[in-house]
Amino acid sequence: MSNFVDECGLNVKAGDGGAGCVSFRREAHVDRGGPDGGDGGNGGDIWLVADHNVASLLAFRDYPHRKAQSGKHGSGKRRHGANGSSELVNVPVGTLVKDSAGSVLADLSSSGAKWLAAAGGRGGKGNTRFLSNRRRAPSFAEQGEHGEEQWLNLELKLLADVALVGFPNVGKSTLISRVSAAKPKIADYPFTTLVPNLGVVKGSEEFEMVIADIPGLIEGAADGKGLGHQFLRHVERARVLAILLDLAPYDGRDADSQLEILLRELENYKPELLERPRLLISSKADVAAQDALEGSLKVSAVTGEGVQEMKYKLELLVKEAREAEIKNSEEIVIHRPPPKGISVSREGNIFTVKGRQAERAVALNDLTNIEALEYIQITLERIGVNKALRRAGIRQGDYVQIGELQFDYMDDDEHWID
Ligand SMILES: Nc1nc2c(ncn2[C@@H]2O[C@H](COP(=O)(O)OP(=O)(O)OP(=O)(O)O)[C@@H](O)[C@H]2O)c(=O)[nH]1
Ligand SMILES: [Mg+2]
Repeated sequence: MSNFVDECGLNVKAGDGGAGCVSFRREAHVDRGGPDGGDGGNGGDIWLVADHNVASLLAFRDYPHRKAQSGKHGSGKRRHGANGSSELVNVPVGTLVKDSAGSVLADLSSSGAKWLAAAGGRGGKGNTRFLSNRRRAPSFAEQGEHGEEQWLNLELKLLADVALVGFPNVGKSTLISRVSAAKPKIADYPFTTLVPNLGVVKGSEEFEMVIADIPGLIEGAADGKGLGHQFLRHVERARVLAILLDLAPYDGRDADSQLEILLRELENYKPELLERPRLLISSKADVAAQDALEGSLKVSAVTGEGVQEMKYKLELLVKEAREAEIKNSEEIVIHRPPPKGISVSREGNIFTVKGRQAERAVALNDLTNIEALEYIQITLERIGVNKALRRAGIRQGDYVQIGELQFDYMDDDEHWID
């Protein structure tokens, strides 16, 4: 079933950081008290989490955007802004995450695995934090950082939770079209379905399962008759088998012998298939020409009789099977990409500096403020931006662009910001 790949785009936007505040204490006899501007709150992150209750990427088809909350701004009296809450986006176990260029960023292959898809922007520092012995009344504060945003491509190899197994014409395709959005061809003759169809069935709450409508099996399938091997391979990958027995078969074969032949074929192909959890379904209950087998569930895809109960019973079996797998699988993996350093790119005589720390250093609320500019200069030197620029071959008179700030570069560090 390897050609069943579910794909979709997903846009993730983490929350922005709140701005730091410029504020001074008011005191009875002092014109301007000490600084008391609080910090902005951090923006929320966006994490992708592999959840075994999600079986498809359907949820992203309708709405491919996920956003986390932004941090609140800081305010006076050293009040910090609240952090934005993070957003957990549930994706199916086995989701492969790629960037828009197609490189793999994460492989969420075990239940509970987490990947940081977009980091929230950090909140800006309030003016209180720029107090130093030289700066007694700092009159600038940091802006919050922008939260990361990117388009991702999600890819999932769909694996069936349930395989519909039965003779040709028993109503497998009709049933899958009744419980999912799959639209297979349905007709009143055997061998209508020639390739498997998958449908996603929504269960209770967030639960989803994938059902495979497989071409009909016939006696001798395990020996390869009627493309039997090919179809049995699909059955083999499913967690749960739904075995359909026709109550109004075109050849009049009774349910008992249908079951016997099907089980024998499964056993001949792989004896383990008999240990797979299974649900016996008697189909076409509305036109039954014989009694249903004891212990089987009577269903009519036409009237809907028994369909809800079938969905519910399959959900329980699938949940149980998935839980059992999780118990045997590895521990939870958390993927957090390493922070990126400083990079310099050049276009003509403009040198653009990218990097979180550098961009943060220039994101101050007031760039006309001499104190603020001095602070920027010291910080850029300290975090190695000047060194990186020199390495990139910058000369006096070239321009430097960092975030929204552009300025002339001067060799003399003292004066290189106007
Ligand atoms: N009365 C009645 N007819 C049904 C029911 N389910 C399916 N049918 C009919 O049975 C015929 C075969 O249905 P399909 O769903 O194509 O059967 P299938 O098992 O997918 O058949 P293959 O793809 O050939 O293996 C169609 O004419 C359906 O309309 C049912 O619950 N009641
Ligand atoms: Mg069919």
